[in-house]
Amino acid sequence: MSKKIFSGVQPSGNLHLGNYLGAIKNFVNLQNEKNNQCVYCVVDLHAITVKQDPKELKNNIRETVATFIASGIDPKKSIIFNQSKVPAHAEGAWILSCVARMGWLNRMTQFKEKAGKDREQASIGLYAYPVLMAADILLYDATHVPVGNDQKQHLELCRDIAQKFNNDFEVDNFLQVPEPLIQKEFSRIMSLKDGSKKMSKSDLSDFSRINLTDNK
Ligand code: ATP
Ligand code: LTN
Repeated sequence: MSKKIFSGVQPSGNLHLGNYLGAIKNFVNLQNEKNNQCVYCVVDLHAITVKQDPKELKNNIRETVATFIASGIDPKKSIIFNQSKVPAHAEGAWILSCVARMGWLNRMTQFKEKAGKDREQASIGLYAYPVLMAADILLYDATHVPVGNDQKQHLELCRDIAQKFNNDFEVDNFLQVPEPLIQKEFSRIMSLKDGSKKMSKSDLSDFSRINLTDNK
């Protein structure tokens, strides 16, 4: 069966071994399976849910694409694009935000971790982040979404939103309900500084991770 693959990576700099083993390596394998249609998106609208320097962000978008290509994603076989260049992502997110429930978003552990203690000061974008992610996926009728374990809950939310939309508007299968593809072996590579946390781009310390640009 041919699969429609969609995934996104934030251009927040410092792509690391966790991103490669948990996600990008799988992007390449899926691209090389017969009949798959793969779309890989650099999700800059997601990146601006936390403060970004505009110049640095522009540079990080290019670096993320360069990392995709260096890792084996072939632009002749897969579509690589920048999320903010397609206004339908933001438009779709608004429509889906009228379907998603506050109670569902209140359970998202990534928001709780990123917002920290002072939730009142967190941006609405950070809170609504998983709805934009759902729009990314549902716009392309993706059947399968390769991600690391940390994104499992967001994908379950995406499935709930798609099912609720189809039920509410009585349109069976109008939105394709996607399946997560999570690697068994490398679904959660841990931080080198704190073994209880995942390796992350946004950790302030470079000693917490192996960056893909590190020398031998
Ligand atoms: P940030 O720290 O800015 O949230 P991140 O390091 O989590 O960034 P993302 O761009 O959010 O990176 O993730 C890109 C892909 O890499 C996602 O599919 C995510 O699940 C996966 N991923 C991220 N960190 C890890 C990790 N430590 N182990 C396995 N997969 C990971
Ligand atoms: N939320 C994801 C990045 C992301 C994504 C997507 C992944 C945005 N849109 C669509 C898969 C499908 C993250 O932080 N890793």
